[in-house]
Amino acid sequence: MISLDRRSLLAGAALPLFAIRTRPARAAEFNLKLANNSPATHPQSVRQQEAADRIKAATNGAVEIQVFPNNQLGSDTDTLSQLRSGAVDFFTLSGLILATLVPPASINGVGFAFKDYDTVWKAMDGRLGGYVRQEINKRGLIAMEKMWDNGFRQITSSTHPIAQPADLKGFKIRVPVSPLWTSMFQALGASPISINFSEVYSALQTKIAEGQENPLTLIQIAKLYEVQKYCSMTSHMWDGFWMLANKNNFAGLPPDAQAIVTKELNRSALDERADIARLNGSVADDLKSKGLVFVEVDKPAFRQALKSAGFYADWKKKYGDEAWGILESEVGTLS
Ligand code: X2X
Repeated sequence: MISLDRRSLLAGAALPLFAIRTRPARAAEFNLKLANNSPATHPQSVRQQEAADRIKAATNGAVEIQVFPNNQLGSDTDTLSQLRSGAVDFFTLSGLILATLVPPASINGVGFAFKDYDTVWKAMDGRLGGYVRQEINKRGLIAMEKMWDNGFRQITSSTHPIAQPADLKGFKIRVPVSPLWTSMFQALGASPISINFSEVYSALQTKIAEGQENPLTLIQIAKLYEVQKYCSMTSHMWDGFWMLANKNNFAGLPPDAQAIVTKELNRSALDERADIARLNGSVADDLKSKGLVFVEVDKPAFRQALKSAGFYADWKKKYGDEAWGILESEVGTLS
């Protein structure tokens, strides 16, 4: 864009000024960066690019958002720092990882809290999401209203099938960098290792970790089935991405541009949720055909193991009565 402009400016040097002014290809007034951790083919990346295209069109080219998928700008931990400093303008991040900065943001990840997607979206588009966004707002970031889906998380392994909590004993499982994840897998008797997603494939390949847990769509799109053998449908937590913005950078946009950006990002979040819902219908069969072996699990036993280890009581104390009360009002009694 910039070099094109330069060339056309040079070529147009002899033209009267009005001819230059009416050139259609002018540089955007606001060049913004949006980062995520998912492969470029993941619906998250695809729908973010669509939002960027619509935003450019609706602002007549004034706001240009460049999408950087797949942790191109750094790991999640690095990109969160860049978002805070303003070097990155937008970033979709798991609430659980964001909790390293905004502790209440991990609350949707409490083990076995959500029974299905209806409960998830009612809570995250409702009181629970509203509470978390308010907490995010207190820390120099803005969270857009509509969360993006990652999914219900399932455990994969390269060494042995995980069917009962006892199978997790000493299991070297990669978890994202987040206290809730570590605490949960410790409570289940495993040996969790915190690793950013950008390093997961190689950590599994080199057996630094035996297993990991992620939604099926991500296991498929990031090709984790190439380095994993078994998949256990534990659905032990639901996880999604907040669309975060650096507050100062966002405030630097004119109000009408802010409204367009907000509207289009929220619209793409809903499109992405629908994409994941569609993919969920076929992804298990596809993974089976690629050689992943699905394992029957005793789901209630995992929940009971968390309860017996004092997991719910601990986290209730950490989040406090207000937050825990909102969670339970959405999902029912947990502890
Ligand atoms: O790091 C992960 O496993 C991922 C991609 O699911 C999250 O962003 C939490």
